Amino acid sequence: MKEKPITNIEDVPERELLSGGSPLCSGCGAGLGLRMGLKVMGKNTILVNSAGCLTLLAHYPYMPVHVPWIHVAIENAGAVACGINAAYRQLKKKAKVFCYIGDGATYDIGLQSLSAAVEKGEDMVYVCYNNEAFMNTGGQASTATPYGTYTTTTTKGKLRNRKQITKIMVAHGIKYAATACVSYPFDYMRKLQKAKEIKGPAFIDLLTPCVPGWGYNESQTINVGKLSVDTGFWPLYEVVNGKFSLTYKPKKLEPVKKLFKLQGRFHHLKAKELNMIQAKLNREWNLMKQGKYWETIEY
Ligand SMILES: Cc1ncc(C[n+]2csc(CCOP(=O)(O)OP(=O)(O)O)c2C)c(N)n1
Ligand code: SF4
Ligand SMILES: [Mg+2]
Repeated sequence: MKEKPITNIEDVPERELLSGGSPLCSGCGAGLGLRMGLKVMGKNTILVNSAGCLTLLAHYPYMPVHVPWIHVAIENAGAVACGINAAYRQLKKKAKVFCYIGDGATYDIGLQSLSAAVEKGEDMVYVCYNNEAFMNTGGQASTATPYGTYTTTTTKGKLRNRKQITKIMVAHGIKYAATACVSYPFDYMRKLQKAKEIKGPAFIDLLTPCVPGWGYNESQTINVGKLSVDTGFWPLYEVVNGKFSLTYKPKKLEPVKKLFKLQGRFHHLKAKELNMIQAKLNREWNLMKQGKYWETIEY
């Protein structure tokens, strides 16, 4: 049965499947994304989470997640999703697998497992909570880390562009792939509703600001995420059966230096690098507005 589309606060399910008082950092975007995610996914969900910051949520005997939760190794969330589905088929039971997995685990260490599950057409909603680094082990760069970023392994700023994971998913022939951001909650939850309705795999790359990794004040999580979208640094879009569309178009892009000013991880950047990044964002945004999704890869 199709649910009423979530477009405003009235439509958001009241159910809380994540308890408050978590040990995550105050202002953690990933925790917020999980809370909203579980609201949409509902009770008949099996949560899969690989090693990362959210590992910290469970401290025996404290269990804040009110659906079955399987915590797995960083490299195998996709394979675990396949295993759960196979077991449920045998048991003649039905539940939706909800993988909520970090960027390091998705873009890097677990990519083969995710790729295999998507290729098999496995029924799952896979959300990559993307804080743009391996945060649980001290903030090392992942391939989701953007160009120019300071991390503990790129102390002069990363010199490579981030991997375009959503395009990799689309190239698998996935029916639904999208980007989202916790600062645009209705856009995110609406996308999750669509993902949940798909029979087969659906993928969402969810930008989740991270207080210590990005170096901003904990009160600014929503602002940082909003500005990421409003500067074109994190465009919101979806690709449905291969068809690309922007789901939110700021009238005019905000300058990227406004976004970078808020985050310590960009404070080392000089005017020349800022101009270069701004020019790249402008190019990408112009292409996206024309629907030229595949042309935004830079060589
Ligand atoms: C094969 C393997 N390599 C490295 C680790 C160590 N490790 C544990 S959590 C983590 C960081 C995961 O990063 P990400 O998936 O982005 O999640 P985040 O910590 O940012 O929430 C790493 C590298 C591991 N558990 N397994
Ligand atoms: S390090 Fe970042 S992702 Fe991890 S708990 Fe803190 S704010 Fe959340
Ligand atoms: Mg991460």
